[in-house]
Amino acid sequence: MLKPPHIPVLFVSFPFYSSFPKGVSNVFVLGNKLFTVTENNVLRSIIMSVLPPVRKDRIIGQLPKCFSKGAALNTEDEFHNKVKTACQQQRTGTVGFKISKVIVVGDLAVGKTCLINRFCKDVFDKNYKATIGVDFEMERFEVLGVPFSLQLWDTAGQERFKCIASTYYRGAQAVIIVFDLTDVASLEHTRQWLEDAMKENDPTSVLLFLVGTKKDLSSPAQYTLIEQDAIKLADQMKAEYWAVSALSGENVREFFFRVASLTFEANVLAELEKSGSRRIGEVVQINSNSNNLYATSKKKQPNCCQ
Ligand SMILES: Nc1nc2c(ncn2[C@@H]2O[C@H](COP(=O)(O)OP(=O)(O)O)[C@@H](O)[C@H]2O)c(=O)[nH]1
Ligand SMILES: [Mg+2]
Repeated sequence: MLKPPHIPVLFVSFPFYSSFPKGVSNVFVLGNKLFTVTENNVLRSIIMSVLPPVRKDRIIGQLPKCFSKGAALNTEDEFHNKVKTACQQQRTGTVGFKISKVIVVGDLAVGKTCLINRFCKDVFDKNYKATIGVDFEMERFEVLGVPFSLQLWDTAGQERFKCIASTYYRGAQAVIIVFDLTDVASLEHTRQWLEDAMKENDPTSVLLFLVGTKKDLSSPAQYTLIEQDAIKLADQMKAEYWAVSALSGENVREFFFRVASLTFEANVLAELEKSGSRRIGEVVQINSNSNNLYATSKKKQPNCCQ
């Protein structure tokens, strides 16, 4: 059974609903009330007042570095300038309320559940039990001052039968394909996992990560050998390569911070592109003396987005 996220707010976005009054882009449910919102900052303050604050160790102020420049989604040292400016000017639209779906796939027992548990709960359980029932963890971050959430989906043991439900894959913004650094076959199988995940997603908008686990178990010689193949493969897949250990915790936090940062950046860039036609910050006024019921007034926009 899939569990719903433990969030008291259901947030719905209607960016393409043409008959919706201009400016009313968001509808959400809080308790048993339905709200329509015309101003994203209003929505943000309402949501922030019901959610607990983001943990201090989930605050991201700078773009985390890639693991290997040989297979990175981005080799920049900093967040995109447009993204930094949008965050400073609080022009990130709905990104601050979004929950991005991240799925984790790979062979049985490569270490998917341990990887998620190390990051989310800071624990490592060496007694292996195939995942049953528990499906996702919510992780809240603050990136450049903007709240941002990841929903990390773990398989519920379906990988044992190689028949993961299509709903598991659908709507992912990032796909983490995991293999075991001590098991070459698990690296070879990552191509198939990628193919399966991409059947349900748009390859142009999904961020891919290829992650080798159990780094603590591989000798330096064995590691060097498999890393060469993994980097080559990641490059072909257009994925970013990482090597981690859930047992020691090596690179686990760095990796998830990177996932959060790149997913956040992609969301803000997409939002800025969208806001060309639907400007962020438009406020709807109900004008009762006019035939035109929904007249919009614009907040003063900075020159850069005229
Ligand atoms: N030494 C070591 N063992 C690991 C690591 N990650 C997972 N394992 C072990 O690998 C087995 C499978 O891990 P699990 O996360 O349940 O695999 P999953 O089926 O992919 O979710 C368990 O016995 C874990 O203790 C790691 O980083 N280092
Ligand atoms: Mg598992």
